[in-house]
Amino acid sequence: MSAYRIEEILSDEFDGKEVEIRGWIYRKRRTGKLIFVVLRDSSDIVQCVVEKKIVGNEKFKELDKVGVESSLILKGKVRKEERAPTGYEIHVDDFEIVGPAYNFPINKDKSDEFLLDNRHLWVRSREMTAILKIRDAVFEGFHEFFRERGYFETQGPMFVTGAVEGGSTLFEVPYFGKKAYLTQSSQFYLETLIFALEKVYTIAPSFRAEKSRTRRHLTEYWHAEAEAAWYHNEDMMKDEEEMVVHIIQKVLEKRKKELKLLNRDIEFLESIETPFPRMRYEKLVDFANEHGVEMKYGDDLGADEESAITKHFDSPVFITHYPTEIKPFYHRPDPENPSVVLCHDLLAPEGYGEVIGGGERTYKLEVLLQRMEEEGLNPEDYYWYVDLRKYGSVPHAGFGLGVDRFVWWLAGLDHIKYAIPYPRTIRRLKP
Ligand code: NSS
Repeated sequence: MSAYRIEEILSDEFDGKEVEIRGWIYRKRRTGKLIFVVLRDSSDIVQCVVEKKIVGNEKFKELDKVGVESSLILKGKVRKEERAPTGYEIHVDDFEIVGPAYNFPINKDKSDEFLLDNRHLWVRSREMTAILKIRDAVFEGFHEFFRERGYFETQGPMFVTGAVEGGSTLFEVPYFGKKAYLTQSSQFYLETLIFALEKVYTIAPSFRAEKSRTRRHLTEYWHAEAEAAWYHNEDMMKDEEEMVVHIIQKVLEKRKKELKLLNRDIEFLESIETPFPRMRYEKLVDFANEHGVEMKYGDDLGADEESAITKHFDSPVFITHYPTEIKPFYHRPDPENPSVVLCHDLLAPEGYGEVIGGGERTYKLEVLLQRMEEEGLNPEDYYWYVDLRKYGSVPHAGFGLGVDRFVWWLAGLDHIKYAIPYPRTIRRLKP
């Protein structure tokens, strides 16, 4: 008999049917000659009733001894049972203990640190499983969206020789007697590839030696980035907002059960639609001050400010036209007012804040060289990036979305460390 997934058998169609299932003991309780096992697999949980007189003394004792997280294969008959946790129950005829477990270290009252140290075991929890499934749907949504829009998937290197987002968050690694860094963003390589493929995307790790201990910073995170030739700032924002809504729809379609388990406000996610409001940076400064967040023109937003501001948003909002001096050299200054750049950040509502950074790139050689000089950068270090402006340059734009941040917001989590299977932060490198 081939095994069913638990989710499949939780239906009236299976009432009275003999099935085989495989999984791990989620809960177990004995009352006299009965053992109630709640078994979980990747799909769901189901209560299984094991009777001494059916399975025999020996096996009954064996099952009584093992603990939660033991793995089992069992056969039995499905019965509708409204009092059971998922509405059905299995009356077990026979079972096999495949891998016994004793004293599983995780129980209800463990500290956050303990759970992080035991992440390799904690990933089995229902909450983490729900988050991992939501994350999977997010990745699926990305790939689907980009491919439908004619973007080619591609890859840049992770070992690089220079910064994209400023030198202060670069991780240095020894590289056969030379210095290399872990990439902060694949953007510059994507820019080279648009000259072959026009529209490209990648989903890859990015690294930031962030000293900050906020709820939204990882040192290694997953970065979904896209770049398109002939695009201007507004063209890119249109693709992005449609992408965000597409992914939300995907998650709502496939993972409502998991969102409910996490107590996510589903109606709020359902209410999100395009177009997203656009607000210029200078208006954001006013908005912040009107809402009790002190900020002056030229300030960059920190995690706390963004959180306080976005509590007042009821949709993701694009902030555009940041002051040139607070953005990296590659942003295109607005030809009508070069003191601001043609860029955008997308801030998620509900106190979450920035999930996307993007914009139009400087494509004229003179302007790029001037911006590099202003920032004290040596064009020779970026010779290949500068070359793009010498050989058939075109207007182009792109963006980067922090996938973990996006999952953090979508799933309504407290901290970004819950959004990724194995978080890496300033203090955490294990497991
Ligand atoms: O620094 S960004 O704002 N922009 C870039 O890296 C551009 N080079 C992307 C591009 O245009 N191709 O980072 C983009 C996003 C940002 O909005 C966050 O969502 C996420 O990457 N991000 C992070 N997530 C988690 N942890 C950290 N430390 C982090 N830093 C950025």
